[in-house]
Amino acid sequence: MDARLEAIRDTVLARNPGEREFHQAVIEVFESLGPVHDRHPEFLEGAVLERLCEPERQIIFRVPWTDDAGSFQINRGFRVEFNSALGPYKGGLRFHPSVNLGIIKFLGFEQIFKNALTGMPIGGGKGGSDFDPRGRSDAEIMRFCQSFMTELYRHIGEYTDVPAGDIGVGGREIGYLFGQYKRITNRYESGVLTGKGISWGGSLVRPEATGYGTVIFAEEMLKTRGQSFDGQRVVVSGSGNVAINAIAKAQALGATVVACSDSSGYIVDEAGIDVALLRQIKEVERGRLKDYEARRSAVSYVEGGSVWDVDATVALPCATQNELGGDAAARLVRNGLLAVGEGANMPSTRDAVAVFQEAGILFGPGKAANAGGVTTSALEMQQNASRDSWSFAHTEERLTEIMVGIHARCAATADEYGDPGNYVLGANIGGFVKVADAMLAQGLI
Ligand code: NDP
Ligand code: 2IT
Repeated sequence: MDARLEAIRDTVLARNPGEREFHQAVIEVFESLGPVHDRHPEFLEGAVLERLCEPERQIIFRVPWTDDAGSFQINRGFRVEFNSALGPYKGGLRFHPSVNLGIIKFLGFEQIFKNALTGMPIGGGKGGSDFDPRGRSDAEIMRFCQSFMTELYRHIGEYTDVPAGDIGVGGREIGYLFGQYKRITNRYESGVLTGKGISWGGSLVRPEATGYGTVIFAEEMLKTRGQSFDGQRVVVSGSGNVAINAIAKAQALGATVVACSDSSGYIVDEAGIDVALLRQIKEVERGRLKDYEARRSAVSYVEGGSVWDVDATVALPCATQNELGGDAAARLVRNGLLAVGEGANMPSTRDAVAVFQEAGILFGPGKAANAGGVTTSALEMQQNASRDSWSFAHTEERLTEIMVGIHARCAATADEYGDPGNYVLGANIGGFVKVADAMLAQGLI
């Protein structure tokens, strides 16, 4: 890494002790940025990196609520408003027991570059809570969301900060959050949240968008080698929003998705995953993946273990950060892997990324490959602003166009900086330059 960047990196790491995932995300971006600073000394003079690594605002708050037994529960809420150079802060809310400030900061930091790559007018932010929704009733989820919004509402707004979903936050939670925002503010401000229901300001395709977008990005990568999804053997991790829609799209393009997982285990279904059954179990019944085995023949469920033990030509990690390590990456590569599209945020460890890149595997990093979700959130904001609602076909066409464009921009940037096919470099530099230019233009803020 460039010595000037190393010094800035060391200061960032020292100023944010213990924030492991944030450090990882910062290091990965800095490793790409040496050549940009050679060409653009004004970025160093303008202290762009120092500013970029310091969130504009960080909010941490108490979330008190009552469970169904009447006991008092206390969780911690976060919203990190990272960068507004390109538009209002935009990014999801994650409800998962593992959430802490370092995780929200890594997600918010990644979001800045991702959102820049979409070409839409959105800045970067992220939030969430260490609340665990697993096993909670609808009424408990509602009370939690209402309490969370009772603090969050004062910090967000259609021109300020626009949250959406992430792990543990889907349509149900966005509904409860929106209801409470409306009640407190006495404003029907559609553009304050995205991922809303279709009848009250949501956008068609938003639920499918991240998974679909990841597959569209991976298809573009495969095309550069004269290949496509048709006939590929695909393994997907996770079985939530992103995973299910990635499976659906990959199969629509002719692939066979043979395995997917949750945090308890994975299923192998050599005939190709039955998406309707998977949706029924995960989205309607809110059940566990284990339930799939009994309802379809010739399926094996493996409790514990790693879904990356299943061979694939295309791997789509769609669960969570650091879920695919160096050993798993090496095993996949030995067994015929062609491409990786990250549906999740930072699912591959740094070791795994190095293995993929050294082996010449097509590797689409999350900040580019999973940008379809936030892209469609921005399309939802656009529809809200014009009080319009678009058809599924039109919205999907826009999403496809933008994902193809992100792929092309990452590829062209990698070429421009002398490392063709390096989508990590392309995504980091492509996103960074856009944000850096806007920051310089807006003065020292
Ligand atoms: P969901 O909550 O719908 O699904 C998450 C899935 O990942 C579940 O199958 C869950 O299993 C599994 N999972 C979550 N945490 C862990 C963990 N610590 N270890 C193992 N498995 C885990 O979330 P999404 O599908 O929305 O999000 C998945 C990933 O995609 C995240 O990285 C998110 O940041 C990213 N993403 C999401 C976008 C969106 O629009 N929703 C947009 C862009 C990226 P279990 O049920 O057992 O917990
Ligand atoms: O990581 C992500 O890009 C998301 N969770 C979606 C953010 C959004 O605002 O739609």
